[in-house]
Amino acid sequence: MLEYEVIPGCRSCGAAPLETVLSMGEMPLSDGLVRPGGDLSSEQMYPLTLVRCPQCSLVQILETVPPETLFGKDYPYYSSFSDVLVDHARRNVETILDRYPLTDESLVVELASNDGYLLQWFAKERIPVLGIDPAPGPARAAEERGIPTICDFFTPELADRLVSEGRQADVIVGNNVLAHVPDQNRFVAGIERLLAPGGTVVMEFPYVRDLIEHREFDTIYHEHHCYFSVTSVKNLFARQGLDLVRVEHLPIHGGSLRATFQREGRPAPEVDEYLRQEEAYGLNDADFYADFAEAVNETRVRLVELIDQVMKDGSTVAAYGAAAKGAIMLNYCKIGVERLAYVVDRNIHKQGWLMPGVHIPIVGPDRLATDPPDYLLILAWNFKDEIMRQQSAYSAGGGRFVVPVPEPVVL
Ligand code: DWN
Repeated sequence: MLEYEVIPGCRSCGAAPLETVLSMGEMPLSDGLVRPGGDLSSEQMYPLTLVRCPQCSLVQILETVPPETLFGKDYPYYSSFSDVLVDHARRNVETILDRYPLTDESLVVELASNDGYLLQWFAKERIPVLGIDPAPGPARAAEERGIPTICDFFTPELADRLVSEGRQADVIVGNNVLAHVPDQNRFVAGIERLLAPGGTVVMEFPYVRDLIEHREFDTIYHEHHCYFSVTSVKNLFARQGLDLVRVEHLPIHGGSLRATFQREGRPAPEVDEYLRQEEAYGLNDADFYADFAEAVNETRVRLVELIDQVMKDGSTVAAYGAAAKGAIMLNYCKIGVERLAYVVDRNIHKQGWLMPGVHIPIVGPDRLATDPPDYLLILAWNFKDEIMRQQSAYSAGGGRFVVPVPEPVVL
């Protein structure tokens, strides 16, 4: 019996039926690393279908895998292994501190606080913080760096408990968490309950426009239930009395939005500009998504052709970044151990495990010195500059990088 559900209607407004954008077939859990030597045949695969709501424009997936399955005890993602991400978080905190007066009487709560990679920057300014994250490993790492963390899923009930303890949040931060919750309205209702009077909510999430325009199909996976536009996220938060007051378009993670919400806030001019642009570009219409499946298939075919061509010439290929998106890239393109010798990752919690679905071994970066491939497929392409900078010795030795999206290119 497969443990997943198919939603009856839109995760935001409930409308049905939803329109199919891309059917990806059966995919493994993108962070479901496989323990070597185990029963590889027992690995669970789940259907993965990207759809859109014609009513409120929210792009989402049809399937819901239980959060306890997605973010269980072995959840391997630690934000602090990406220097660029940690610095991005530092600058995010600097911006919040510039814009909103916080003191040692304030409280900043981060939802999906991971290993404390962001809250540490508030804590350094002696601002009281509280992390909430369901993954035991990252939560423990946060506590070890002095960030108080509740290891649990954020729910309206948890919000009520915190409020009853006098812990309402002056700022609520949520980076790359909004997409991760199956019940959007319940999650945002919890945010509204936790938010102190006059408080501010700052959320970051991948921008659906970048996903479609840059063919970032590998960022579609079961952890990401929703793929937001300014229009769809405004609708979602307005339903809970939270007004969209600022929007910023950021390059992180292949293109993200940073959206700021307040009760009865006064929207900055850019909000209407983004809404106008999205209407003008057709993000709220089916046509904008109509060619995505064909474009993705072209990228898939060209990537496999590129790898097969260099292998035919006697070259060897490996990959860099045991990322969730990497699992989808490899499984969707059916690139396995017959093509890639290994996948490199700095995250020590991933090394020694096998990539989901394709079961390619994950090794540390030192392998690039001892057993360098001729070509290195960068699965964590959103960090390609940082990775290529770090691996300058590999390229100085003649190694070539392959960046898979929007279309495969050799650097
Ligand atoms: O939404 C999510 C995003 C934000 O992070 C989560 N659901 C899961 C995760 O997705 P991802 O694994 O695709 O994210 P990243 O941050 O693109 O993964 C990068 C991977 O590459 C990590 O495993 C760390 C690794 N890495 C590395 O080995 N050396 C990263 C950098 C920058 C490096 O220099």
